[in-house]
Amino acid sequence: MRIKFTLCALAVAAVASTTAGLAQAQDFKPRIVRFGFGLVDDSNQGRAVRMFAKEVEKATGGKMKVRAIGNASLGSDTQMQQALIGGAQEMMVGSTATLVGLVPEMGIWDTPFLFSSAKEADTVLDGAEGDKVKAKLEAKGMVGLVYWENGFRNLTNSKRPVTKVEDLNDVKLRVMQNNVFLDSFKALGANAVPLPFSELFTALETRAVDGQENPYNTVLSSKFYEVQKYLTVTNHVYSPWIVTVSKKWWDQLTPAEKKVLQDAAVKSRDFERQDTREEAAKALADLKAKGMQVNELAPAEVTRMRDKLTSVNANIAKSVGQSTWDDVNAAVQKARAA
Ligand code: TK8
Repeated sequence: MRIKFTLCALAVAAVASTTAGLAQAQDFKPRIVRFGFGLVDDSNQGRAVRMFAKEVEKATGGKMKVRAIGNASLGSDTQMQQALIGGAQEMMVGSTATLVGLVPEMGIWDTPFLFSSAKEADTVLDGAEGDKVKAKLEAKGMVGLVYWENGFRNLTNSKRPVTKVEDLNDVKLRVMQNNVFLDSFKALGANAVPLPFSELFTALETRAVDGQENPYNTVLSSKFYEVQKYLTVTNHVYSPWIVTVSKKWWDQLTPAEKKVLQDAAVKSRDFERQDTREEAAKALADLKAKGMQVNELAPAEVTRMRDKLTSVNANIAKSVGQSTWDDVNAAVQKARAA
């Protein structure tokens, strides 16, 4: 009796696993996914892309192979976007800021001091407002999967400690390539120079520019501390990254393949945010140990900086559209109150 039952259970299990195996073989074609990113391999970006790659390979029984290609080896953010649109590259992760030329609404995330905590950012980006902006990519030839954390941005430069807004007056400051960033740093009196991230280290090293702004994690992983002496804690804006897929390629995938990518993207998002936050919590001490001189701003100076930066809000609202501006700001208020 007992033996019979065991055999029967084994048979059921065997059938079930064969069926699952067959379904897999049909659902997943052998595919190579070139997944490009701008930071070095040993960075929060690199770690999360490799985690995503593992998840996808596991879920497809090794059929779909994700190649993690960092260091902007496939091009700058904007070059990779064009490759995705044309179908010459399958996936990338990069700053939402570099997508503003294609989807003006993406500029909303660059609003200075929009989010005051990571929790607010997660709630709004993963919620309806984040989805609405992300969905605009499809008409431009890309599919947005998830937002990752780049993080709160801080200022570094090689000229002097910035303790007040006026200290920025003759500082040539690299900014990301969109008008929100240009306007913001012009409003602060800096000489703002738009440049792709892939050219930034050399520009800092050769003093073509004096400074830049990025989260602590990036200052560390990109070794900006080698060419930047001063770091000012400004947290002037929270930057998201966004994981995107070529729509031309996406449209060829089976529903099962799309689901694997979407599920792995969500897992990689949760992993990436935690990894980034843990690294950021230690990074400032690491940067000091590397010889950077770090200063905070006096509360009165923070207020002055905020006041100057709010002058760009009207322009942001105009370029992203009043309804996007209103809806996102309302979502932030709601997240803040929660
Ligand atoms: C990396 C960039 C970077 C961003 C920038 O490709 O450009 O300063 O913060 O993370 O997307």
